[in-house]
Amino acid sequence: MMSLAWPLFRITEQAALAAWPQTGCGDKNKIDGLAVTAMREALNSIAIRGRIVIGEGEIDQAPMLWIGEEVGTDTGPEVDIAVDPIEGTRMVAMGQSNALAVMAFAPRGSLLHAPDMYMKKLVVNRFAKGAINLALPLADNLRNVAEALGKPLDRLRMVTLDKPRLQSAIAEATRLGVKVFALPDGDVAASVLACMQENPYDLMYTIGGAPEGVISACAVKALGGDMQAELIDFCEAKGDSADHRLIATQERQRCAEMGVEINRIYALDELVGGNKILFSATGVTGGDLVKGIQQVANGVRTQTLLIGGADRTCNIIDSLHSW
Ligand code: VTB
Ligand code: MG
Ligand code: MG
Repeated sequence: MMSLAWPLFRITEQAALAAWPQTGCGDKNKIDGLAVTAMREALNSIAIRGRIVIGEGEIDQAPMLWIGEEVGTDTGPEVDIAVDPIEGTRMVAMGQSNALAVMAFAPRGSLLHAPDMYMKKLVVNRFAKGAINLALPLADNLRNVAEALGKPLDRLRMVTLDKPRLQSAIAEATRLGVKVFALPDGDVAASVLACMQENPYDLMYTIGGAPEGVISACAVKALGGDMQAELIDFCEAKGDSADHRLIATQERQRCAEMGVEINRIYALDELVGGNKILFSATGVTGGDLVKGIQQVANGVRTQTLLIGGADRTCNIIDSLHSW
């Protein structure tokens, strides 16, 4: 697995580079398409027997690397791949910060299979490992994490997303004195930041995408943090309506096919088995985790965060690319 670190990092770089020139174009599908094409081409040139196990969308929804797609040159190790070609297509389309091209490799069979649906996620760094329990109310988790970190609630920093479905959680945390950082989008970056050494947040709590959850879990595991997650009914995340109930029914069907359960709490080891994980995220637009792509004389500069679980490495790689 470790020898795949370099090829993996090159793949997220290529995807970010392909999408970046269209920053601000207003069309998120176009951005996704560029990144997907670059990723697929790069993936198919490396010596792996790869399978996309977590991604966005199913086979009938282009553009994407679809769940179940086989990639690589069909030689070498069997690798399961979790991918979000652009985590934050809307952010790139709108010229907003924090968008990443992100991918994780893990040995065959070690990543949770889940459809692209909503997932409740709670992430803490290694100092609060064991202090989280999604079966308890958020307030209890906040108290327990604060206690584990040895700080009062009013110094606890929670990062989340500024979405309607999270307003009650934001209000509750605020009522307890917790400092809440509600980002417009991007809970992968938020999850990783919560686990970093100089972490700007003590915990990450959201209801966001399940693919993003499993991708984040790879980084969380490798960084020694802790995470729990729960797949959520569409109506619970987006409100009850006839249309939403139809989507919810289809999602339940997909869950049954994939052997996962809604409203079951998954521990970190169930999201990602073992620690032979490689995680790579290249910045597209600038954020707190990695810098976005920057124009320099005669080319561009990228920044990538590359994390290895087996050898516990964490590299931030700056690259210069000429046009
Ligand atoms: C979630 C979150 C992502 O988009 O998938 C979110 O996990 C989608 O939220 O990090 P909505 O359906 O409410 O738009 C991101 O924020 C960015 O891809
Ligand atoms: Mg995403
Ligand atoms: Mg995406």
